[in-house]
This record gives sequence, C-alpha cells and structure tokens, in this order.
Amino acid sequence: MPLKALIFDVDGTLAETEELHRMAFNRVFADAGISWFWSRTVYGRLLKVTGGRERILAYAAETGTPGIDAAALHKAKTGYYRHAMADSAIALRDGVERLIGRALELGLALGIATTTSRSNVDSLFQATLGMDTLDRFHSVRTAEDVSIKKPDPEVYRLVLEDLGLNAADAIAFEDSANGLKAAKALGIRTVITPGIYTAEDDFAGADCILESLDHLVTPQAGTAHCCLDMLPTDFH
Ligand code: XBP
Ligand code: MG
Repeated sequence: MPLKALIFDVDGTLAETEELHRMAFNRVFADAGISWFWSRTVYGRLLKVTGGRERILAYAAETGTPGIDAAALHKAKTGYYRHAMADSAIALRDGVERLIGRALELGLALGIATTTSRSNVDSLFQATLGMDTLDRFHSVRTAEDVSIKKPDPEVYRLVLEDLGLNAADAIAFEDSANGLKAAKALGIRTVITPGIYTAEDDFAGADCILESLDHLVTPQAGTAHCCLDMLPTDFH
C-alpha cells in the first residue's frame, strides 16, 4: 500500500516536552497554594492518564484532595507552559526535522494527532521549526477537537477524515503505549520511538520500534527493515 501521509504525536515524539509540562504543573500548584509536587516518579505514573486536566482530576481523586478546580489550574498551566517553552532551549528529537522535511519534498501529507492543546503545539513549533512549518501540516487535531483522548482513536480518526485517507495510507509516529493503542485501534501502521517517560511501556503490536527517528532518515546497521520497507523507495 503506497504511503500517503505521516501522522505525528507531539509530546515525547516530536520533542521531550514532559519535563516542561511537569514543571508547569508544579508551578501552578505552588501559585495556587496547593501542596502538591509531582516528582519524576509520580509524574511518570500519572502520564498513564492522558490530558493535563484529566491528570489533575485523577490525582485529586487519588489523594482525596477536595476543592480542586482542575479546569482553572490546567488553563493556568497552559499559560505558564507557553512562557516556559519560549524561554527554553527545547530541541526536537533526533531525525524529526529531517523526516518532516523529506516528507514535504516527496509530497506526503502531514498530520498531527495529539492529546495536548493547540496552544502547546503552537508553542513547540514557535520554539523549533516555526509556524510556517506547522502551516504546512494538512491536519492538526488536538485536545480541543475530541470528546475522548488517547488511547481512544478519536483524534486519529479526525486526522484521517481531514486528509481524506484510509488507515492503510498512513504511518503514525508515537512514543507511548496509549498513543500506540489509539493509532492501532484504526489499524494505522505505527513507528514507536520510546521517550524518557515511556521506555518501559508495552509496545506489543508496534510495527517498528526505533531509538530515534534518525534511524529512519539515516538508515544504519541495525535499523529494522520493517520500518524502512514502509517508506517510499525514493525516500533516501
Ligand atoms: C501527552 C499528554 C499531554 C501532556 C500535557 O500527549 O498526555 O497531556 O502530558 O499536555 P501527546 P496538556 O503525547 O498525545 O501529545 O496539559 O495540554 O494535556
Ligand atoms: Mg506522546
């Protein structure tokens, strides 16, 4: 089946953003006078709950904390994340920029299917590839577009609808088990690049697991053939 589109997850796949998210959560908790602090260990566990607002609600339930306004805290967190991203030296993960560039050269469609908010996607592109590159994506679907987040496949369904394509036409790029489940629920071939928080996830069912997307754009000894075989023959 000829490849027509690449669909990217954002957090953990395009860039290692979760530490910035964690910092932003902790900052708003402190500002609001809430005595929560999400360590890396706690946050790693909480990441199984997709969506920042849902994560706050889950932690409030788990700790039996009353009176938490999750929507307000999450809004403040998104504002803080925007500023923190602008001040950060965040970099895209290896191979991401080249893969996107090569896909554009070959005329493949590009999509984003993420659980995070549109504002956070914009912040990341402003800090890295620029909004001109984001404008070249044919579909950008985010938290605001769905009624249920990953591992539900709704966000991937919306991207495929936008692109006018079938699951067999695309490859999804994900870093987490939740993202893999979402893409695979529709039968989309999925390449996994495990991230700092998802290295221990269960990636059973993935079509390919790579240390980084650099292994895809710069094939080297050890690159899984299943993965290279998905790309157009003139890709490299
Ligand atoms: C990852 C997430 C997000 C981020 C925080 O989404 O689960 O919730 O951790 O972002 P993905 P928000 O990998 O699908 O991009 O606070 O905006 O939810
Ligand atoms: Mg992710």
